[in-house]
Amino acid sequence: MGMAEKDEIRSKIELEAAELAEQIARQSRRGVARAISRVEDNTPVGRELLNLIFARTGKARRIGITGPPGAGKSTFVNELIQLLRQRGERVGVLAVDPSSPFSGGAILGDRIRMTTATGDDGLFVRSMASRGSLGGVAAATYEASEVLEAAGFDWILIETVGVGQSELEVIELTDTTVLLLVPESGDSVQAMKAGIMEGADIFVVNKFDREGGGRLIRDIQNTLDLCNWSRHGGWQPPVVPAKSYMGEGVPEVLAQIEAHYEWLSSDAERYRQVRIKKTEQRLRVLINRAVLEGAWSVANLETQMAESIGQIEAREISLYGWVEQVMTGWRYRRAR
Ligand SMILES: Nc1nc2c(ncn2[C@@H]2O[C@H](COP(=O)(O)OP(=O)(O)OP(=O)(O)O)[C@@H](O)[C@H]2O)c(=O)[nH]1
Ligand SMILES: [Mg+2]
Repeated sequence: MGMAEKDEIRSKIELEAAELAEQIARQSRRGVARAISRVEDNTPVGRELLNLIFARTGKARRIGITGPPGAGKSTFVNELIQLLRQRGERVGVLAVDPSSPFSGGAILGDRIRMTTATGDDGLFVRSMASRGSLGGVAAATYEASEVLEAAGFDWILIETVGVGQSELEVIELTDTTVLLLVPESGDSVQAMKAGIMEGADIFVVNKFDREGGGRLIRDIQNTLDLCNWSRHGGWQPPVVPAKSYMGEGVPEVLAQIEAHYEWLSSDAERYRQVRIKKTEQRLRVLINRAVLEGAWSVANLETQMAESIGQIEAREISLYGWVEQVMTGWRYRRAR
């Protein structure tokens, strides 16, 4: 490819990114939707756009809502949306679908259940699938949240199903994490991953209309008593009962979300440290992605693999030796 051609592609990318940034600044819904697609697919336009809007990010409140499948997360989020919208605040929602290689697709439920308030310019709801993208669900989700932030959304609610690794990653990207549990999950509290228990800032015992809610509160409390809260700088996660489908308990949870923010920001130095830690975590994710992409594309690994697979199959060279050889070549080329 010639220089002139490269320049032309480059300026096309910059032009489209600038157009999208302008649409985002105007709070155009279509612009926001298109921008999120670009960053979700990790396209050059998407990456350029993230550069352009970065200066306008850093102010929104990110709230993670996680919990087992069917715990009532979307129902809860819907209620929370209403409360925030009543206060005139703009709300962006990202529902992360756990599209695993096993299920092969997104869970459509969120898309159907969370479309009640279309036509409201202060609300934007988007479902996101991981699609096995490099950098994982969390990277794309965070980048989408930056688009929403640049479009002037004050709150970003991120719903993730509490299975696997993705919700742990998302916890690290939000300011406050709300973990929804239900009486049915009572027996499993002890067995729950410590990471989730210690990562949550607020516990909600949802479906409190069902039997076993009181016992679940005690179970959570007992488990929390065993956690080392000094690590968290002293915040004691509250356990709030709720009947999300009736809206009950949701205002109390919002009050706790506010209390958590007050607590976070009450100590300027600690708040700075918390933010630095999150930024470092973001950088790690981005570096990992860049390194992976670098290895696969710069070193043409797919092509190299195709060329060598016959030799490896014929046992002329070992798998291990081949990988070492290829990676050494890649490092050498990058070091020059
Ligand atoms: N009894 C009872 N049912 C509830 C409550 N909150 C939500 N539900 C119901 O629980 C079911 C699942 O609710 P969702 O909000 O879709 O749950 P979710 O956690 O978002 O589900 P996934 O996203 O599929 O993991 C729905 O039928 C809700 O109506 C509650 O407080 N009590
Ligand atoms: Mg849901």
